Amino acid sequence: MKKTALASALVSLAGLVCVVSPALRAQNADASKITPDMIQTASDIPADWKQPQGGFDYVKRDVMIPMRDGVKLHTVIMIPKNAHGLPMLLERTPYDASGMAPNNSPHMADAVWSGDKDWADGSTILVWQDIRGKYGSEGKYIMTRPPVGPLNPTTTDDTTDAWDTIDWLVKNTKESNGNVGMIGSSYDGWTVAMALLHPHPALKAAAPESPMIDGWMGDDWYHYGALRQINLDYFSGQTSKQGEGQTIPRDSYDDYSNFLDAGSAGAYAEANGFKQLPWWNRFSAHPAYDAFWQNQALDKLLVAHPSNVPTLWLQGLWDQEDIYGAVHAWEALKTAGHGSNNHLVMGPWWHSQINRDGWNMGPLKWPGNTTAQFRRSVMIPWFNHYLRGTPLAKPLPEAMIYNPTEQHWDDFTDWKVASKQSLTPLYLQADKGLGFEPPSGSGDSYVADPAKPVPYLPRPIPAKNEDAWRTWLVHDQRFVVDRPDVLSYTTPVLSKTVRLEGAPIADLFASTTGTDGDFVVKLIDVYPGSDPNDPAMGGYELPISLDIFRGRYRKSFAEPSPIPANQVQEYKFRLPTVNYAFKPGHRIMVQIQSSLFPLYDRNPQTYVPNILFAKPSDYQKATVTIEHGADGRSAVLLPVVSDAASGH
Ligand code: PG9
Repeated sequence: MKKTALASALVSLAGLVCVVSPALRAQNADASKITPDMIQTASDIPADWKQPQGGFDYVKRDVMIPMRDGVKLHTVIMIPKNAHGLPMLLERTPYDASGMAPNNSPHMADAVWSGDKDWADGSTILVWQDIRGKYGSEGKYIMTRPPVGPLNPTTTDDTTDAWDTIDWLVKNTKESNGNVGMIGSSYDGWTVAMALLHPHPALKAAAPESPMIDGWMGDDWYHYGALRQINLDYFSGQTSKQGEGQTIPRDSYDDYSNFLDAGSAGAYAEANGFKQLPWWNRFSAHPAYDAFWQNQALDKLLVAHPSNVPTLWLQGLWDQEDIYGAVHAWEALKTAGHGSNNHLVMGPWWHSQINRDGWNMGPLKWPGNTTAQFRRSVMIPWFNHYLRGTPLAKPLPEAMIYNPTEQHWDDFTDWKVASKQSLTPLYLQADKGLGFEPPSGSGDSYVADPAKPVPYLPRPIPAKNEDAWRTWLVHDQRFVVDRPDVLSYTTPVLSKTVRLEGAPIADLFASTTGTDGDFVVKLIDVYPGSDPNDPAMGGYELPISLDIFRGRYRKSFAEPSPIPANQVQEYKFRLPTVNYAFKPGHRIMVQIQSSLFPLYDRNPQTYVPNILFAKPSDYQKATVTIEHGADGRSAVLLPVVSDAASGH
């Protein structure tokens, strides 16, 4: 405002005050007319507001369900109006049960979150529960609380809590038919798997979706010993408060700089107050796959306590958080002879996408909404079969896996577990070639510099970019292909389809001048240079399976050992499962590098007892040589099947 305008505004305000003041005086003069009903001294917020639900098509109950040790768990039950004889679908969560029905709508389908909309058609009672110690539930929160036993000397765990909850629900929900299903993704998928260790007899069907099964081996915390350090935000978010805690404040927009500047993951965590978090202290004391991790690996526990509950193990083919869990749990059960009531489903999805729309995965577009189709035509009918006796139009196959190139679901009657696969080596060759014929020659070297780690996404990499995070596993790898510390081996253009069904195995023979090191192997589909129907996909380098392996664990995950410098060692590790057809006109590429930063912490390349606390001076450049000749034939072992031998 200009000075003159301000001055005239002040003059008019003064006038207004002169005019208003007598009126105020008049009001004060009428104070005798004030009656008690005009005055409120207690709070305007009633102690217990009840939303009238007369016009609602459901009834919502908020209850505290007692567990065997007296602790009460907060549970939200949504019952279709006038329900009678309906099954119940239970989800146990650390992420706020009340938030599962976030909208104050009179219509159940509008009230619930996206993952439950298909269930909210009046046919099912929906139940969400806060697990022990989170949000509205009493008790102590323990991160993915290990089962009662050596790591949990109490009498309760998420198996007993699920049992007690189902028992209460069956006895106290008169609108139900007494049958319960369990569902949930990720942590909530873990709670489903925990319930299966000793299921209540009323639990008739279960769907662990993208469950965390082994946090060290290949789910959220580590992959083969390499730390997924961007999960540090999850540690503070989850364990600094009973509700939602805080993430780590960032200096820079680019997490590449934030983590690089911090030094080790431990230094970063502890500079941000993590020593106050018991989970961090336990976690950081166990960097190797010792008894702490082995005793909570759910695939092993499920085999030790197999259940008769029909179970759908679900995950995404490009699941950026829990790509290990469902497939390994299913495989472990099948291997132990429990295949008949366990099914594997792998869709072309990111983590937990099953609960959202599934038209595409990053730039890959599907001919329909793959998640909605699956939910409506497979999963819900399957649950209905076990929960209310509806006949199935056709029995569910042992495994259903989407074929992303041919863009359809394949049904498998005998999906091979990894130990039974027949594998064909695809060898690294001279001149960065790749082929099925045994190679001759020597090796290729690069300098891996911890001061310039290879990013997992193009920089800048903001801490919060949900879309980029969800789709990083399908990101075009051309952004690193020319880096001198990334080796890229490519086949000639394919003249016929190469079809893979199973888990590729990376088998590297490598030496390093350091005494530790990480190995990243990516199996990539290189698209033809131009695609008139989808120009953006011209020359696209699509990762179809990739992982990282921490070299110190090459002999034992439980007992790491230094790498002898300059000596060729074998690094053999399984990559994520695929059902994929490389098409004629495409090429297959294998990329090798020593970091995927900042998703994974940097390996200092000098052997130290605990990499989480490596000192700045431990981080050293190393020259890494990948052999493809007399000193070792490095390859990716592929589960190649001919069209005739395809299992579907
Ligand atoms: N992937 C997340 C998680 C699962 C289990 C433990 C910790 C994290 C999740 O999405 O729930």
